[in-house]
Amino acid sequence: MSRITLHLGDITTDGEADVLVNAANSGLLGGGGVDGAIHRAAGPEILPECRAHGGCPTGEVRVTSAGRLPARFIVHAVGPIWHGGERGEPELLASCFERAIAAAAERGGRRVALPAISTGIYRYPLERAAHVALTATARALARHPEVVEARFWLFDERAHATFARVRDDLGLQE
Ligand code: AR6
Repeated sequence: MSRITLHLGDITTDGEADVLVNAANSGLLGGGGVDGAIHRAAGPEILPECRAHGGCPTGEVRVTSAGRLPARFIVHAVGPIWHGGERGEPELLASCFERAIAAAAERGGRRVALPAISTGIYRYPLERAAHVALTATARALARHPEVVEARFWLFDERAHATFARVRDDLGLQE
């Protein structure tokens, strides 16, 4: 059975994942937060691939190579900006995780590293985001059993503790 594991720290240090998910914006050309860290670690060689996609709508994903990172490829996901929750934010956030796992599976990915999309600059409330992220990812893993592990990287203690509590509440096993 596929597993969801939780990790504290910087997603770019993951040496076991063959797929890395990025929390991008719809321009796909880099930014701050985890996006900035991934672009810095991957190097400028992924930028032409990002540019060639010509952007990405919210809730969707686009794939590039991983440059200097040890992963095989990067799935750039565009999460929703939080506007209070009545503008389709939960569905758009769930769609990011479902499509990211599906994109990984299509390309033979087995271990996928994921950040807490939308919970930084896009201000999605952490606990609600954890609920959506873990539910959508568990659903996607059930559909794509060839992906054996979803590795969530949480950047601080608070995010890690919140994801751990929500994962327990949902009855998901490590
Ligand atoms: N590794 C893991 N998690 C991280 C890292 C890292 N290196 N850096 C930050 N986080 P954010 P968003 C956490 O702001 O909210 C960018 O400018 C962070 O603590 O990176 O989806 C894009 O270009 C938070 O919990 O992404 C977009 O414009 C989570 O990752 C916009 O920000 C997501 O925070 C996207 O905003």
